[in-house]
Amino acid sequence: MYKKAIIFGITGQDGSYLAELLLDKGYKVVGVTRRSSTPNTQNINHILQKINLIEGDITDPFSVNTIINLEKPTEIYNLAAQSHVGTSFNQPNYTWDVTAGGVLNILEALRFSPRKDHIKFYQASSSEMFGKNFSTKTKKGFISDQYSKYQDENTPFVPQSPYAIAKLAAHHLVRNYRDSYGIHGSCGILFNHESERRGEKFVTRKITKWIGRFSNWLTYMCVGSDMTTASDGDTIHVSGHQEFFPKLRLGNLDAKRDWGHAEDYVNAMWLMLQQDKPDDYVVAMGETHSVREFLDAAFDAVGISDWEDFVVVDPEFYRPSEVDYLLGDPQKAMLNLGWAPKVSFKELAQRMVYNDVQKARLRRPSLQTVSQCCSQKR
Ligand code: NAP
Ligand code: G4F
Repeated sequence: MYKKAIIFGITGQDGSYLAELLLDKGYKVVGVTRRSSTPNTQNINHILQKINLIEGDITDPFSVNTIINLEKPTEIYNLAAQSHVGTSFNQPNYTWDVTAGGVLNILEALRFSPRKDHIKFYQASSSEMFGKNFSTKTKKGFISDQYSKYQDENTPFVPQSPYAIAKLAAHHLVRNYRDSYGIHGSCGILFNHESERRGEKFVTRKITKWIGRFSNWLTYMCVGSDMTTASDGDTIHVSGHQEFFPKLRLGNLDAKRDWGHAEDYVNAMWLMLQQDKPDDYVVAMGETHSVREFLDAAFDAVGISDWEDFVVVDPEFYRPSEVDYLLGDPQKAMLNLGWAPKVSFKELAQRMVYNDVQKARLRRPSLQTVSQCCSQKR
């Protein structure tokens, strides 16, 4: 059977994993990329020979329309967005144009496409749309007894950022075009998912990238010496040496997120478009962890248990309005789609740290592992 997918946002974290998944399933994959003054294909360089890249931008209706009409896809995945919540407070108009307006452009192109009835559409909605809201557990269900609050498809949305508001507008647009014009549009309300390809400004990757570089530096400093590390205000020193390492600067460590691995989550996107009827689904792990707990898991991966001295809490990284607690109930996706995640929270943190340690080593070779070094010297 002819299967051809267009991925808007193919250069991002999810787009790259989704492209791999679809290629494995025998799809022809068309990826839409923005013109960029510097290369931005690092996530898809390994599959460039197998996919077809087209230059385009979802804020440009002409571009969106032309691509959809010329390519004749059977499925369209919209993963393109200004996806950083913190950035959306400083660039609200831009975020609106891409994250909400771009979706309208795709929906309008679909509405007037002669092939409308032969195209299934996936929209990347977000758990950020719940904002500060949650449902309270009243009966035994999928979520562990340790949690009394959760979000699912019935929890009302109370978005807390320009990003979340743009995502919610897009979410409602998909529902409206489904009801009004019969478009096969499904929204995945995805909770946070991370990976080795996660953008470096998101908190998990910011942490693991720092650990990679720090562990490399620490190992290098410890080789051939028997010194201890000491830390002051903003930097970390090894006594007897001039060199120092800047501490990791973060914002709110108490925010809680339901974190999974992106590879698992793109599978849920695909499953949604294999259904006869379009619908919206929460995709989550069903457990929540604070940023502090992610720090525990990530530092643990390099054998460091006492990380407090290495981290500075900096108001610069606080948001004007925070989402304190996200915990998704993925029961509907598990029962209706047969979806199940494979990568645990701990494995996620480990995989990300090992990847960033490896990357840092390529920058400056070292002989010992950090855990060896730290257990000897700290
Ligand atoms: P990401 O890494 O930031 O990728 C975003 C993609 O959108 C990139 O390929 C980017 O291209 C592209 N893009 C941005 N503006 C565009 C425009 N005007 N026209 C065309 N493409 C544009 O995001 P992600 O983590 O993969 O997430 C994928 C989607 O899921 C996003 O919509 C995000 O908001 C949503 N989401 C993510 C999560 C999560 O935890 N990761 C959770 C819920 C929902 P460049 O490479 O050129 O920048
Ligand atoms: O990693 P984050 O920036 O992700 P956030 O805001 O939860 O958004 C991500 O997940 C959403 C799904 O829920 C997506 F829709 C969205 O596109 C994106 O992928 O921040 C996570 C938490 C926040 O509470 C933030 O305040 O970490 C806190 N945090 C603490 N220090 C920090 C930092 N976040 C960032 N980015 N940088 C910090 O230094």
